[in-house]
Amino acid sequence: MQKYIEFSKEVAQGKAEDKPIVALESTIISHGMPYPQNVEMAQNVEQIIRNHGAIPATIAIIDGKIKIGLEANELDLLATSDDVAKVSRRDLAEIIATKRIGATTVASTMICAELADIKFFVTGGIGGVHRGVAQTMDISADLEELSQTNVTVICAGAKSILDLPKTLEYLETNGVPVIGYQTDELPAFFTPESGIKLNSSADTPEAIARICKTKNELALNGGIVVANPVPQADALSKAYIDQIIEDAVKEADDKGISGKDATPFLLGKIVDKSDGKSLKTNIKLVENNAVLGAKIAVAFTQL
Ligand code: PSU
Ligand code: MN
Repeated sequence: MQKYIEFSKEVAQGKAEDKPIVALESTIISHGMPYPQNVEMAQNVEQIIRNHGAIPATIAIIDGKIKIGLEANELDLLATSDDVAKVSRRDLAEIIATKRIGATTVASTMICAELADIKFFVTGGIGGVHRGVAQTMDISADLEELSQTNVTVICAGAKSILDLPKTLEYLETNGVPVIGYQTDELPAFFTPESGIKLNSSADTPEAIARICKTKNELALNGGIVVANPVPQADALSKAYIDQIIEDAVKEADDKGISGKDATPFLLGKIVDKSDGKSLKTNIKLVENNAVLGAKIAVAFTQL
């Protein structure tokens, strides 16, 4: 299995020195944001993680290898190439075997992080149960992965392109803790509030790191979701973004967009319809998550 894994110089050195490492996904780069904001976001987020004492490891599939940490030219490739596969658990073996370029989702980034013994992973939002699930059965593989793979995912909740109450129910059924960071509400990505109460909240990175450690020691398999609200100053108004999301979901329905294309289609439409306002918020919240993720990873090494 290790023959498929290739560490960047920075990550290899970080591992050798037992530094805290934070994984990052690449679908957000290739399918979640337009160029050039995607590559700028990826570089900034890596630097934020370094500035807070951890090593960033952006994960992608290139040339038959799982890359743990990308060199600058590889990051550019992911950001600019229009032939990047969106790789979830289902696609991982195929994209590696056929040596295509693949961007990893939350699900496959968790798989690769666990293979590389990385415990923390920062992203924007997780996938979930889609609205209209009763007709489509569209439930992100991210949720199944969270039920079995031992990685803590720091995110800003999930976009309300999803059915948030059903997403939480699914996580509860699968025994996945969802911890609000300094909040007792599930953040809804573009907005800090959703009106949906969480069962757990924590006020410090140390408190979260202790929960992660205890879960490991109990050998309770599965991930943890840390839900970090977007800062109020960067948030969009709920009424504004809800209308845009409503329109985007309707357009996807009308066009019959389904399967792995649904989420990227909706993300692109939201950026267009908001004249880029949603993109600004999206970038800010990933940066905010990077700060928290690095702090949790550092706190974990000090327990
Ligand atoms: N949500 C976002 N931005 C993203 C994604 C989700 O706000 O970029 C990406 C993540 O990679 C996530 C994936 O894992 O979409 C989920 O896709 P699907 O719904 O097809 O499982
Ligand atoms: Mn789906």
